[in-house]
Amino acid sequence: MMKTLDIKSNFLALDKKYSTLEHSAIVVVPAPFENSTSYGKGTANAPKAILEASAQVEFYDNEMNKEICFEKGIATLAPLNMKKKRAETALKELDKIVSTLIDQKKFVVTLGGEHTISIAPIKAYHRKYPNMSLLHFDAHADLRKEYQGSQFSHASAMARVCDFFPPERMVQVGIRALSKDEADFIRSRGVKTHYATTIHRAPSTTNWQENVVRHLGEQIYISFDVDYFDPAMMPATGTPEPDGFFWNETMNIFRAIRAAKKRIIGFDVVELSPIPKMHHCDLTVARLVYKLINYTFA
Ligand SMILES: [Mn+2]
Repeated sequence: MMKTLDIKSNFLALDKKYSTLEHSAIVVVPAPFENSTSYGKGTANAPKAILEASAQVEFYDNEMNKEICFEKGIATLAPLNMKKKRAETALKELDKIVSTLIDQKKFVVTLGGEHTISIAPIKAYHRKYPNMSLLHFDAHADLRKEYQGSQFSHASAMARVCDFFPPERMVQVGIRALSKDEADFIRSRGVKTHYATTIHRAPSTTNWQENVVRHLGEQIYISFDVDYFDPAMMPATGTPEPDGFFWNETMNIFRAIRAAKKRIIGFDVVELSPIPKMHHCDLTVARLVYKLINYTFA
């Protein structure tokens, strides 16, 4: 039996009527896993901060002219207990929960935690949707074979995904910090990496968002590391990198996905490290989550 949060702490502060597991199409799964963060710490605090900030997000989305939360219902599970757990154990537990929810035809939103945690929902979704594409937002390629002695480091998340997922169906956006080995892997295995340097040096008439969407199949799982954003708008992350991306140009990717009639099947948002009193970062992530739900369901 999965426990859900109520209006006092669930996503969007939704009344019971719109947030029971039974009657919700969307389920938010808080997964506060933090084990290998190498620079700034604090990703374990992210799910709680995102849920708290979400109480400030409007139910109504003016772009969609809808209150999608009331039409579809959004349930929020009680945060998983991941403290001091080994990565393999935490991943196995989360995989089981996500699989169960997918079997119940739910759309699953996983809130990290460090990027390692994305491996579980990606694996669960890939079993159900073997032809899916993976759209990976990040400043980092996360393709290191191992990092600081761990195969399950946040810097190796996508390398572990490539152990079971075809690299040529991985589409990366925003990458601007990686090792030579990772760049070699991208070239030799055919990962579709859209580097920040390439996007930002292209002529202003280039619709780079459409180029990203062209690389995607019909079913899209999204793994979103918030350090993809520019540190000016998202300083609250473990490893902020310059030359990042801003809000509207990012929304244009999701708008292009809708225009191409491709479908988002689930997503995770990871690597927020909340900074006390810097609320805009938490609110930005809460808004990102609700925007993605809107672009998928409205
Ligand atoms: Mn990253």
